Amino acid sequence: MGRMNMYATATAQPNIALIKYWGKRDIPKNLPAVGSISITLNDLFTEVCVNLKPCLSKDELIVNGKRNFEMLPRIAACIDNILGEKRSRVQVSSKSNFPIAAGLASSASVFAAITKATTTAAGLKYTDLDLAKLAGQASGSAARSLYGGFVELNNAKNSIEVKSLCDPNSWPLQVVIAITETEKKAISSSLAMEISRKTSPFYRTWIAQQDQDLETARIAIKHHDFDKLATVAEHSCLKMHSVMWASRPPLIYWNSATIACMQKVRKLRQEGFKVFFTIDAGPQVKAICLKEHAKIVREELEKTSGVKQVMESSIGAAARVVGSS
Ligand code: 2P0
Repeated sequence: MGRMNMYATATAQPNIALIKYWGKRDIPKNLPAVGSISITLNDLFTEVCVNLKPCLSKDELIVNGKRNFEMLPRIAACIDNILGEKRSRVQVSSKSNFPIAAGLASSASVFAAITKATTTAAGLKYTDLDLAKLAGQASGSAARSLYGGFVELNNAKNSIEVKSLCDPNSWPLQVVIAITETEKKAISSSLAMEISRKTSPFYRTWIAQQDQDLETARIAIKHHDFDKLATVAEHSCLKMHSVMWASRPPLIYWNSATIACMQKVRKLRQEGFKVFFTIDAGPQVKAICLKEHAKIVREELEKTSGVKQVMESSIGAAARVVGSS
């Protein structure tokens, strides 16, 4: 252990899976049932400050300037897992420049940043993979935000492996995000994954086909083959949602604007624009496109009925520490 800091601040960006993670093989260790491939964003971010305060009698959490009690148990458990249960109490403050818990992968950026800030504040020297494993125990997708660019997460024995496939500058795609709802989602991803595992008739097929989709995406990324990536990413997204729709109770995160945005993206692609969509456990649509086509994609999504806001991001770098003392 190195020198213990008073505090550390870290930022992390959410990541968007192109080959989706859905389902767990071990709930206590939060190990995913399948590998996944994502892109780390650049322009959406969460900044977390973790302040070790032995004088406090209870942990404190402030989210976007307001005391938050709802998320505190999960955040405290993540810090317990890193520092042990006999740790000092902490004051954690977090701010994000995008809606949280609405299917924009906020848990990924939050837990990646908390892991980075907590280990730095405590003077722990960990590798990126160690940090990814810790973040992944709190939220599966968070492991991927410890890396930049195109990132692959694979299952390993009792653990995970994570690596960057391609750095953010070598294939600079743009992500245009249509926000169709800013309310918090009704069913968390963790619960929904378990409902799918236990009840969806398509769950086994989903698991069985994942390696093939990962391999196709890996080749597409290696050769910067946009059309190949578009086809496999939309397939992975729609297959994951098919698993959800066939669950009991059905898990339907879409609204009418979600479908209108999907159709808009498909129409643009038919017209020759290089763009494809992906949708996570929420109603937002992420359109991934060549940088030179982002303007038209943005204009078309802004015009789509039911779209409340459009955000844009390039592909970005790994989580990082921005201050400590
Ligand atoms: C993904 N999602 O690969 C998939 C696609 C949502 C749909 O990872 O239970 O918040 O905390 O491990 O990471 C969202 O799930 O789930 C997610 P937990 P997480 O991005």
